[in-house]
Amino acid sequence: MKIVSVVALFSVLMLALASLAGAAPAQKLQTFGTGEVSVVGASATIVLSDANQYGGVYLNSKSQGGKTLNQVTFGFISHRDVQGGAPRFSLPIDDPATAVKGDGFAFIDASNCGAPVGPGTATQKAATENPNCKVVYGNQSFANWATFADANPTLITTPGAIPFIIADGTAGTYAVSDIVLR
Ligand SMILES: [Ca+2]
Repeated sequence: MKIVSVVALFSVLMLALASLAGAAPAQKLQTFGTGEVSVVGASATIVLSDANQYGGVYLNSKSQGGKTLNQVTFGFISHRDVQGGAPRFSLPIDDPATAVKGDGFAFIDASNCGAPVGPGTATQKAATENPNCKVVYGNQSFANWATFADANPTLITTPGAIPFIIADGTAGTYAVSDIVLR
């Protein structure tokens, strides 16, 4: 009787382990930088005490790599301070026609989506799907991500590279929520 119970318990345990192994691993935002970066779920707060600090978040995921620009979605909502370029997406871009792996970065920042620059509490969605978000790539600027994608049908997100959100350049508190990085 005791052996049967142990076997039954073991079976239940193995089932539990199997279901754990089969479940998608929980994706947690990772932090980086010299500022104070905290994460709660899909939100992050980046506190920079001076202009030399920087900080940001990323997902340890390469699932958005190697895709054409019209196949990817990135987004966040900015809630606090906004400066030119901060907070922003930094999205690794590759031109398959050149040998170098990773030709540059495309940037989407809250300011270029319409958020007023300065300390504040206005919210602004910065996203590939927001038609009001200008995209900066190299020395070029595009009205939005769809325009960028249409103009560059052969560019792809750099395979194996990790996109991130960053704030830098000006002391302040940068708060982002609803982060979509994959
Ligand atoms: Ca290349």
